[in-house]
Amino acid sequence: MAHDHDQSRADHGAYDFAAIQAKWLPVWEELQPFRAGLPGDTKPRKYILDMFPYPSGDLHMGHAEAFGFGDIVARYWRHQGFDVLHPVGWDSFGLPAENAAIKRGVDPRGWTYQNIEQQKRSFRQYAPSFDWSRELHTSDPEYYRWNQWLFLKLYEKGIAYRKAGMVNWCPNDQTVLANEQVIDGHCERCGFVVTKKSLTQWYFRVTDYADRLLDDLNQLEGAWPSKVISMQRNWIGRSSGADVDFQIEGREEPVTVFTTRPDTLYGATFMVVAADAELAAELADGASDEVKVRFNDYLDSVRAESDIDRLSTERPKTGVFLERYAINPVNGERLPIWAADYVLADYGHGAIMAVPAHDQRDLDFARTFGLPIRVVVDTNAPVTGVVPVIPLDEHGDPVLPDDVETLDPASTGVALAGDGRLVNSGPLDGLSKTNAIRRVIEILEQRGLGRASKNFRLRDWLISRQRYWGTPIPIIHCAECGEVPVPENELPVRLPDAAGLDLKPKGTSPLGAAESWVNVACPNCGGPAKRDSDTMDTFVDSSWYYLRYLNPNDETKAFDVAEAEKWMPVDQYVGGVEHAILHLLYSRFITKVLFDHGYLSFTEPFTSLLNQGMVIMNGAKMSKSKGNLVEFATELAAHGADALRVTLAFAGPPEEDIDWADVSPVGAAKFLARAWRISGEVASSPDVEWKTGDVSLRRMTHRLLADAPQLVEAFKFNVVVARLMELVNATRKVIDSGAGPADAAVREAAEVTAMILDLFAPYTAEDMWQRLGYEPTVALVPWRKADPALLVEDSVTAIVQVDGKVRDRLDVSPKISVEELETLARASTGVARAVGEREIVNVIVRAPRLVNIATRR
Ligand code: ANZ
Ligand code: ZN
Repeated sequence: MAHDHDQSRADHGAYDFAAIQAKWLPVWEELQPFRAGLPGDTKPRKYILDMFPYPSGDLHMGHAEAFGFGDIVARYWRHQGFDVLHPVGWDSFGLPAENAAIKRGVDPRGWTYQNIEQQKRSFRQYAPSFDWSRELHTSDPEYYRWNQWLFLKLYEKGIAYRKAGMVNWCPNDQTVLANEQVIDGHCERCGFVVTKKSLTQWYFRVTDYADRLLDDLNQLEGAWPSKVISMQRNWIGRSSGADVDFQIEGREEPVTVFTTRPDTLYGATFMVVAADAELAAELADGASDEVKVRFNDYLDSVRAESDIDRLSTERPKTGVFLERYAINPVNGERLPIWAADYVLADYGHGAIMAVPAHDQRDLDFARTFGLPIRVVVDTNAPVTGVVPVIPLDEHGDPVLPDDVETLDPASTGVALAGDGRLVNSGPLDGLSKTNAIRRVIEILEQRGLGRASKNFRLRDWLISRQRYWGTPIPIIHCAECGEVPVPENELPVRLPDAAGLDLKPKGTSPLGAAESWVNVACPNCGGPAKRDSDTMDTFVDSSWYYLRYLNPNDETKAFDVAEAEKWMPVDQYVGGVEHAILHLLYSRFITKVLFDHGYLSFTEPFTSLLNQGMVIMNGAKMSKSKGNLVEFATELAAHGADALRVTLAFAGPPEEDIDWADVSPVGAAKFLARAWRISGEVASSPDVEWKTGDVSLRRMTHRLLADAPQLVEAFKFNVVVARLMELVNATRKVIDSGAGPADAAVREAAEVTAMILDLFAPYTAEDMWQRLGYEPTVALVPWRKADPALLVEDSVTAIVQVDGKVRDRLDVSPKISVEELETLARASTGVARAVGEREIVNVIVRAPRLVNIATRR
């Protein structure tokens, strides 16, 4: 017992995270301190959102990190006196559920909701400050009915439409993919090589919003990671230039080409049509039989190629001359027309004017097939200033200095892509590139042969999928009436039961086989009709879920306009950089659509974005197969939620990867135990006289109160944790010496530690708060104001000399101004005594350390 007694003053028992978790979890569930938007709450608002999880199994370390960081921000704003909306839900439709169901012969619904339950249990332990009353699942009919509503709104406005076309097709998943889901020619989900297939599919007209999606990125500058902004910019990919119309011999209609370099129009020496464009087949049709055969063989080989291959500059150029000619609208030249693979059918107009001297791919092609090459931009000529006189040799050819590139792409094989002055170009001669572009567009517009134009890399969003576990598309196909929208009051169109359906991928939707589901009466004419059997891309579900959180249980509307006015846009969005393009682009698009139709008053959904890094292990991405998988459940059981959260926050800047091999949850737990122990030792009562006690500890406490807000708002969570550690150590020193645990500064430091620790370690903080004599919950304690008097910097000593002798030493701020220091020095009694009646003739001030006063003797 004696041994125990020795320790009792310091310990009051040992820090036991499991006991603390078990103690506070039920209290919080009872108190529900994180309900947002309660009636009568007049506090200012913040909407803190984490990208909602996909229920693929239990939570993993990536979730622990992302949700841990989001929770720091949410808790911080609550302490700052805000009504914080911090919701959670599940992105619970999608392929993995279906694939798991097929593999294990279970129902995708059962699999999904079981995983949600599992993640929910883990979340409760981990204790992010969610408003659980707003929980939603996108696979609930109560949610997806509003997906269908959204679809119908877009359909009404012509933004949702159906068309036939070549689409990306994953032969493994047997479904179409959006362009965004094809990564380097492979399926984003399974890694299979993506092929093309001609199918009739549903699209959202995101290209109508391309300009705004691009331009509005400017307003996110500084608030979103610059990497994400530039990825979005590149994905949208706007290029400006001109459309130029070329007459074709033997064809009524002209062919239009898109070019970013209309200034090079006089350098066009042939035309290239995408081999798989309709135009190529039509032109080949008018050629000889031999060409027809050659063209058809070529087309077969092109169809098997991916876009990546086709655009590669490394591959040898291939093509077929179609024995047809286009007429250059500015000089009447006859240009041979070729079909080739390096021109894409679905970009611009699927045909180009080839300018081999100035475009590398055209040059490679011209050199392969012996086509003419004509320089029209002298890239050696300076664009500004005086054109230099170039000396000529005895043949009258220019003599170029050695370091000037030669203007002969035909022999160098290098196209002249740079700026320069126009040559061989009639009315454009002598102009710089920019001016020539302007001039030639003027000329083309005047003659009705072309016009300024722009093109986007962005394509319309293909949203239909031939899979079961998704939102049914609310359209009925009637032989008489065509596409008929399901009347709004008949929503939701519920998914039929999976039992009895063959979910295996086979190229058509499994829903098509659900006879009693698919066959319906046409809402228009009553005749026999069929439901659309495709389901929506799950990115539709996640493109507006942040609005559904505002009134998740409302059965009368998708979202509440007044609530959106109150809470939106989201103040802080937290999630992985893997969503830098798709999810963010689609959410931005839907927000703009809803803005246009009067539902929203803002055009960007997410004001600020934080992308956390990855949690890796031994330098590599974690995976079961590599054997370096760190399981969330295991870590949680071993170290507890708080130590896990502190470890993640302390590991470094949140944007950077965290190598679990380099961090120490054990060290984090030790820090928490140290902080917790102090709260049990504080010997003063809560009503102790403030503003007393150890000054240097008080200074540290108040400096942290003053600095932490900027640090948290700049996502420097690791610095805040380091400062907390420093404060805990300093508190321990004061307890162990001098005034000891009764010192008022110790209580103050311990209370502030608990309040700020709530951001990182809510269980420990709550327990400390109680040990300090307060009621739960520490999460709602207002941020203490730092005392400005305690924030002044430490002073330095300024030496004051009179005629070379030290006469005084002054304690001054290190930032004191020259004038202030001189005034202080002149007022010093030591100086006054030394100067006496003499006249001061010179004062030299070296702030903050030295003042030298000279007198007339
Ligand atoms: C003549 C020219 C001369 C061109 C020159 C470039 C340089 P971005 O920037 O990607 O928009 N092009 C147009 N449509 C195409 C298609 N369907 N497939 C492949 N290439 C296509 O590129 C636009 C340029 O790419 C256009 O400008 C066109 O070539 C080519 F010195 O026209 B250019
Ligand atoms: Zn009908």
